[in-house]
Amino acid sequence: MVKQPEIVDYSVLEKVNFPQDLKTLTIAELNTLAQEIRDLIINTVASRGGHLASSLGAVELALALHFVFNTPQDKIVWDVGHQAYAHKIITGRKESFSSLRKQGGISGFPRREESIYDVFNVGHSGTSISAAAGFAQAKCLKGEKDKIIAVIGDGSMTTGLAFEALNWAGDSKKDMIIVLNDNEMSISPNVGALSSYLNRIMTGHRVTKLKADVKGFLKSIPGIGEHIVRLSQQVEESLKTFVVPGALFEELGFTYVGPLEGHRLDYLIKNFENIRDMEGPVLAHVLTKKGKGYRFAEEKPLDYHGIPPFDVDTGEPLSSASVFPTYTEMFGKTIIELARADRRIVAITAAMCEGTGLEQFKQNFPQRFYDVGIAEQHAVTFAAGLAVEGFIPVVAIYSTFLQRAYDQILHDVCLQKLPVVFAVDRAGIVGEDGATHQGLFDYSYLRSIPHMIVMAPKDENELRHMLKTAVECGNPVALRYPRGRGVGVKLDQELKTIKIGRGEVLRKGSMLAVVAIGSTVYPSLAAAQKLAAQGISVEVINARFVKPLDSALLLKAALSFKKIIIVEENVLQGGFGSAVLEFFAEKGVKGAQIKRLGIPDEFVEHATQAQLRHKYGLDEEGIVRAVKQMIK
Ligand SMILES: Cc1ncc(C[n+]2csc(CCOP(=O)(O)OP(=O)(O)O)c2C)c(N)n1
Repeated sequence: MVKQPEIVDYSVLEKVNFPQDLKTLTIAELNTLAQEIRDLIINTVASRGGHLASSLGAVELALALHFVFNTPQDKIVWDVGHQAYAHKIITGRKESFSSLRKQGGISGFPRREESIYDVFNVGHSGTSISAAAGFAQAKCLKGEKDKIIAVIGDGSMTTGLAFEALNWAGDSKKDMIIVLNDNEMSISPNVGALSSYLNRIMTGHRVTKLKADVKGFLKSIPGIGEHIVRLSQQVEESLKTFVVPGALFEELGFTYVGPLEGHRLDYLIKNFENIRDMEGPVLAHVLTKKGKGYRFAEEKPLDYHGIPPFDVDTGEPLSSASVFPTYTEMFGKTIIELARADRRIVAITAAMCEGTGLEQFKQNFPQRFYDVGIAEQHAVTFAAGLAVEGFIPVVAIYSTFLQRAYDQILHDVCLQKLPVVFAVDRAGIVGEDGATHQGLFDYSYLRSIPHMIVMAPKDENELRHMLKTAVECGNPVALRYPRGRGVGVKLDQELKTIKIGRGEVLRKGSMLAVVAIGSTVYPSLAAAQKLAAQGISVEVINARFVKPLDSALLLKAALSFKKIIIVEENVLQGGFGSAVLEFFAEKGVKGAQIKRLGIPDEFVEHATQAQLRHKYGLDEEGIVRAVKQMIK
């Protein structure tokens, strides 16, 4: 039972600041500590938002690993890092945990800048085994004996990168330990052949446990019990071979240990002590429950994977002020509308069905929906194959995760000019998830590829028309839209196509032009309105396309205005503003003063979207300031 913050008893946690403090505790105290840490995590996430279910599932794992191993000399590499809150709490960040994901506070993911116990920066799935292999190799070169432990979830284990790393690690025979944290869930239930394999191991484990229970019961029956047990020996042998646990990993060169129950500290500690003394690559298969210890999260781990602030007692998210649909929801609705009219449209997600708004599509068109697991590269090349066969695949992936599929976009889609639509969600500033999750590079990495069309809607209504345009244009297209709610505009009755490469003038002005795209259009309009009241007349152009640019519109603006401001939520290097500058240089445009607003050459840390837009001058106030400076 979760208690309210004011009555929470943290009597054991009070004594623990660093891993060495664990080593003086009894198992009973460690169990109490696990409960106290859970309370702290639940209460903190309830007020700050964050990754709840995964972290609750990994509390005993974090405690047992830090208890047994000599961290930070022994290195624990967390995969993704969204499950590492307990690790943070017992490695010197108990007090600062209340600042989780706040601007200037601690990050939601392990960060080397934050603690020596965070040995590798993470946020994207599947990196831990490769990084751990690198650490193991380095130890070998340096002649050091410290232990290297990668902790990876069953979802992340399905990434191509994890397989590449297993392939290397199993063969290299380096001392390293992989802890497979298996809760049968990715964000939604895990998918794929590996997941089925792990499931069979677990089923086998349950069968073995059941056998032991039944045997115990039979033996207790006076007279006949022993006899029945002897008769059942044969059956038992065949049951044993029902599953050879971990054979796959053994074949790859690992010593397989497991499956281990992941919420029994005494048992986990004993097993990790044995594993610590083993040589070569070891895979410890640990079974955990996502959401462990918080009823709502255990019942609905998907809803509590990443969650905004919520009420601890009811589990309900605290109400959001806006009732406008999100861009994701609008995408989800529109793709269904389009798919009804065109049977060639299929949808692909890389383990983010809910996050990308495809649940309804999945319900409506189960045969035309594919969750490929955390496999962005495969998702894109799989789409290319479908496109060659005449289908129109819509691949919905967050901007930050699409980075992983760059070569597939270039080599498998664009080189063959295949009509694959990339629904690039969470593009721009995403907020509290921080540097690993900001979607600030896609204009730059997509617009440089031949044949690619890149567009961004100013609002949720335009998103609908752009999606129709994208599926009908017969080209590789990236449609990028931000995290969060739309601006609440009226939705047109009918979907219509937009002319490729055509922007629009939204507001006429005489002194200066602001050329905006995507989420920066409305703040630019608001800025223009504010400036008009001060006698400053600003024209606002919605560019719509990063590629191809609306050359006529841009040339006209360059001729009519001596001053132009370009606004984008993307890095300045190679982004939309760069594209316009390149175009002006090519056309020999002279004498225009041009200022670009966007993200400078740095990674953007965690804070709310509003705080970050403010910090980088991409909100109304920043645009007003930039205009005033330019006309001064
Ligand atoms: C490359 C990449 N794609 C997608 C994601 C989004 N994501 C974050 S956690 C997660 C599920 C991870 O599942 P698992 O490794 O089993 O960890 P669990 O949450 O179950 O503990 C996904 C898909 C990501 N972080 N990185």
